[in-house]
Amino acid sequence: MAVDRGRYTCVLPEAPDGAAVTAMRARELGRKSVVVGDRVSLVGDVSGADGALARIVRIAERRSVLRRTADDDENTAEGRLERVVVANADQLVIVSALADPPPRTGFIDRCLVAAYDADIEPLLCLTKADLAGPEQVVGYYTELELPYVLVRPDSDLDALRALLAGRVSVLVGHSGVGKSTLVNRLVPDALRAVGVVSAIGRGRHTSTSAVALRLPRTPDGDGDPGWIVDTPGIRSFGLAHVSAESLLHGFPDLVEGTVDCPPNCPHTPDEADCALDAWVAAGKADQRRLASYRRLLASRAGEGDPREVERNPGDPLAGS
Ligand SMILES: Nc1nc2c(ncn2[C@@H]2O[C@H](COP(=O)(O)OP(=O)(O)OP(=O)(O)O)[C@@H](O)[C@H]2O)c(=O)[nH]1
Ligand SMILES: [Mg+2]
Repeated sequence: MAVDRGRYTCVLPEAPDGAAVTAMRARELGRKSVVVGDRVSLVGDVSGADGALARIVRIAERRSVLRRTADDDENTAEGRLERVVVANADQLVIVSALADPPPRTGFIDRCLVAAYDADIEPLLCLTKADLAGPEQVVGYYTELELPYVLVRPDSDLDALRALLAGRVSVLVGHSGVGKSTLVNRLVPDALRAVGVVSAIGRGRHTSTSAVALRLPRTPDGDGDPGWIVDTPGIRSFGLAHVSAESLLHGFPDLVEGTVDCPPNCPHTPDEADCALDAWVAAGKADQRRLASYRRLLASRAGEGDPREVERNPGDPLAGS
């Protein structure tokens, strides 16, 4: 459920509501890292009593692995620095505020690439719907049929709970978008710290590590309500671990348009025969999505700054 300075908080499947077990890694694990969401084998004192310490001796094969890198370029040290965000997630909940901080479709597009690459289903969660409308963001994803939910402080969360039921969902998003606020509403005894967003405070990260929490049963709900993983806010979602070909999987609205491309088409703007320009010109996909895809291609090739918002003054939503 959580990792903190070499101590791992675990929950036993046979005692789901029992005390959490604290464990450390056994030496035989070697350099394999244990991350939130991992299913592990424990030996030693698994009583969960005060001061009891168990050992993790085995990590089960992972159903999915959500990764990100510090940078997009696999040729830099940062690009090779790969972090596993969470293991065994079924759903990636991309949390974006509609205002304060403003939504960034470039960032959402990156999360989508990571989700499709890891075979995790994406869900867009638009928070702070009391501050601004969702039209612009939702309009950008029309061709994708991306599922989304709107959250405002007074909204009931039934639709979201239904989408979370029975699976492990991980929340990702910039700092201050309201991930922990949402977790506290979904899991009333979660007691996740919540930050204050101000012009000065923006970018300050309130949550500092990932934590998995079991969602409570609802009075009328039968079956497993699922798990939710709160994560610290991230500045960018580096994609150095995703191949150039796989980047396209994050853009299913463009995939069909590449059928008429010449063999090995790089899909870059300077490729005169790339069929994606005609695809967009024919109204089959949004021009901004193609631009976003090409910014990612350029960034992966080490040509662009992942924080390209300044370079797109015409499209305030485009930053990542
Ligand atoms: N107006 C409004 N404010 C909200 C809403 N949700 C969250 N907030 C506020 O946004 C601020 C940041 O919320 P957090 O939950 O700490 O954000 P976070 O995404 O967990 O941030 P990090 O932990 O830094 O990644 C807090 O002041 C919340 O009260 C919302 O729906 N509407
Ligand atoms: Mg938080």
